[in-house]
Amino acid sequence: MDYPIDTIRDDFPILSAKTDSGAPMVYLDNAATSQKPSVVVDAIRTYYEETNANVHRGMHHLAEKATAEFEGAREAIAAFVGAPDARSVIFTRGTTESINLVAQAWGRKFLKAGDEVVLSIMEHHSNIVPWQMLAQASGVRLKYIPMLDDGSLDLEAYRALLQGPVKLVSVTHVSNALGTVNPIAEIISLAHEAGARILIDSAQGIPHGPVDVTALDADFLAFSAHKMCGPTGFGVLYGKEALLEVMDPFLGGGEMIHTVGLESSTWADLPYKFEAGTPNIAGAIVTRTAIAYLQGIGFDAIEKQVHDVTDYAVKALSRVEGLTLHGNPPERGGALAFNMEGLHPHDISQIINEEGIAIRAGHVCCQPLMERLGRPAIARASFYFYNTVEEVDRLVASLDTVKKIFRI
Ligand code: C6P
Repeated sequence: MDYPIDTIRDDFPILSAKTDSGAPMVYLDNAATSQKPSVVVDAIRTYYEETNANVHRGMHHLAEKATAEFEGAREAIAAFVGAPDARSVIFTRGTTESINLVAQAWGRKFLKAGDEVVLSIMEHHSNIVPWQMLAQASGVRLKYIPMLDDGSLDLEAYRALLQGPVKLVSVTHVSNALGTVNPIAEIISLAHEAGARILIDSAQGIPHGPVDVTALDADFLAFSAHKMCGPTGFGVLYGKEALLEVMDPFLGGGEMIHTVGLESSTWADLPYKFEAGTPNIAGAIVTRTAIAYLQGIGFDAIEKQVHDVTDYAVKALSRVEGLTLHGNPPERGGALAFNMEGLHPHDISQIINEEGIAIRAGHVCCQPLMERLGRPAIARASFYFYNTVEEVDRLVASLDTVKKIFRI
């Protein structure tokens, strides 16, 4: 069966929007956040119209309904990532909070001065700054896996780094800037052979294909719902139950306690020990809807469409004179980074916006990677399963306009 691109695009009314200049919009900023299908938007409305109540607290009809849907979402998300038990699925505000949770609740307790945490040069700031904060407080040392010129991680250098006193490796599954898909199965098993724990930042991975944390033997895995058709402000930390059990809480407050006295408290069981305060109830429930929507299309079909459109874009952009496409990794997800000689990426983004094309320009929260590329900023086009090769043609045509305006 042909890929039903028209039906899929109809699921996203925003894709037919026009920009302020009246141009039909081409949304190529999916690595920042994906668009939401009507079924997800409707689920938000339905939740607030038919279910809204706080969870785990009340004994009335709505409280029980909200709690059942909320915990049902946890079960569904656990099954989606291959977690052996829903207790190991912690709800957070997103990838950033998930990583901070591990850095504070695991790192502060189990790492000491002189221990090493290995990151990579292509990490998003969310997977650098929390470790720097930990390092400053505890004397832990940070080491970075370098990158080869093709945009892939230098695995030989990684093996060498693992000879040190490494206690944790924390790396991205897919680069949000270059689109590099890292060989996480190999990265995980090398970390384990060296006796280190591993965290995978799958913010850009899981939206494009499911991940099985059990098969991968990941210790921790973080992702955000908003990059996979779900709502903003909701995300997940998966952690092996044995690790989560011995960690101290991250935030203190309601719901995460078992008993509270005037001087001290005891902690609730998993996963609630890490979920202080009223959670994003709608976020969890609607993320389940988003996952079901993606599964309805099929991740094989999603991956193929993103791959085909990205491949087409790589070829088309390579033909644009004066354009440098960064990296050519063996496996690439749906993001491409480029520069045009003599132009700041912000100028590119602003001018093509006049023609309706939405991309991101800047350091894309990866300043160490920008340093490695020798550029202060990049232009980034990022694709999802509702993008088309015709949209890539419009991107390329709009770059011609940029060249004409700047006479290059
Ligand atoms: N990257 C981008 O435009 P949050 O903001 O917590 O949902 O996700 C943070 C994050 C962590 N890791 C990676 C690999 C990411 O790509 C992101 C978010 C967006 O590239 C917004 S900066």
